[in-house]
Amino acid sequence: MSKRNIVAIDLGASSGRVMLAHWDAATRHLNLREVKRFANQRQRRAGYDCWDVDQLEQEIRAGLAQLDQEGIVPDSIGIDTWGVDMVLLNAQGERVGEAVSYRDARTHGVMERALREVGKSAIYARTGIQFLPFNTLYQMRALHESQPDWQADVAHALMIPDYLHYRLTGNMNWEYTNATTTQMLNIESGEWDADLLAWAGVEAKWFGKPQAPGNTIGFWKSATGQPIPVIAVATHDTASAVLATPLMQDDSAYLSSGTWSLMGFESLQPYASEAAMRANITNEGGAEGYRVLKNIMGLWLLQRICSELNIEDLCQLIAETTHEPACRSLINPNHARFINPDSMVGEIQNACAEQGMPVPQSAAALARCIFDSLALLYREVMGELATLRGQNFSQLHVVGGGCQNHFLNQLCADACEISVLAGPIEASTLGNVGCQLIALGELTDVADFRRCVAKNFPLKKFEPQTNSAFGASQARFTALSQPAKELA
Ligand code: ADP
Ligand code: LRH
Repeated sequence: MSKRNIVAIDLGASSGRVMLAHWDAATRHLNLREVKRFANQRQRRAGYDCWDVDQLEQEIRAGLAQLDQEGIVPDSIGIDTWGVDMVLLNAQGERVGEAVSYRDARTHGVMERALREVGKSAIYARTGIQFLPFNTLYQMRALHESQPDWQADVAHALMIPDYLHYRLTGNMNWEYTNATTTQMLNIESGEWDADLLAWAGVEAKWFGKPQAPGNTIGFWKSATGQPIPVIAVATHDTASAVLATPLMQDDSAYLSSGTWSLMGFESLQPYASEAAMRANITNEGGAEGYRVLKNIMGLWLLQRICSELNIEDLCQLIAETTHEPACRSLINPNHARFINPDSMVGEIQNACAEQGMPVPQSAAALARCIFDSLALLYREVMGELATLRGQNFSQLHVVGGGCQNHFLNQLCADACEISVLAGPIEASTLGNVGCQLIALGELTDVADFRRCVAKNFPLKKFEPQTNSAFGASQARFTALSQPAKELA
């Protein structure tokens, strides 16, 4: 029976953390300690909206150095991050160009062209992946067209976590769960789709064979000279979050709630029919099977209004929204206009004005508009998912930073008319840890890990209230959800 120290580095679009997990096999006790937390801020560079991957790497190295100074020798390290974004390297392994963010405008209009030139059904049949205008497929085509000077030097293309793993070990790996988010992986073969790469104008030799999570990529050498194994976890943060969601019944759905809200269910088979395509349902790769889900714009809307209005006390703002009238002003959170507007406050106000809704003025009114609209979209997406699988869900697990928002959890339960189980908060980090514990032979599989999550991280339950305003507001909301204007 062993004790293990596992380092899980989880980078979300809003913040990153270096976490230390301690595992005691004898008691099956698992706990997490935050070593370092830092903001992940996008920056304008060379005219593009970019990630500061050098700063992220520095923060990771600082967290690892801190553990080293404390005399802690981790058994292994793993990194997960948000999906779809890549770093390009030259033949010497040096970075080419910037790590352009998926919110950058370079992809404007590219997906529409792909739909015309390759065909929507053809892309979906090949990949089973939802149409998001910023998928890597469209980013690569934009690179080909607008950054030929960068493209000329490229020898390798790595997803962000694969890049950070490479920086720690010197070895390159292409982890499968995150690779599926590119919309460039063939769903039948699990390999890069040669025709889609050709359409994007990128070279197949930039990419290695996608690897299922769990392999040791190489070793990170601490200042004291210890070689620490670096394990390719389920490097897509959402794949890690789902891995740590204590789903005990196959009629449970999950909602990973952070910058994005990812709602879905697990399945050993993909759902890639015409009906799934029409609902823009994705089949991302999981640690086991598929993550059948849909992207919902999520708490990004709230993050943006808080930063524009200089709101620092989020809990106070949430408390104030509870006094606002329910469902007064509604927006369609998945409208493409909210991906990266110059002003989120202005964009929400304009959307309300255009629909003849009262225009929210205060921060609390804006936040209430976001919460009610998200809850109604959760209801709509849950209906689409249930229809697709031909069975209703009996409960919804909400995980991630957003599950601390008890008011939104209650609205979600009310709108979806379902029991909500909230927790764990650090689901992506925990899934990262779980993958490492499985790779180290401490746990047998995902189900074994989920039993351990359920034992160590208590959940909070929210039961639906029958007298909510959502039933009466559904029609008004549906009228806003015009597919032509949505993400897809
Ligand atoms: P990501 O990993 O996508 O960056 P997180 O999982 O860290 O996102 O979740 C961030 C979100 O969690 C924030 O946008 C915020 O809305 C929510 N959140 C964080 N702390 C709290 C809190 N104490 N109460 C309510 N919501 C919170
Ligand atoms: C959530 C997430 C999501 C992706 C988006 C780019 O952090 O990874 O699953 O679609 O970021």
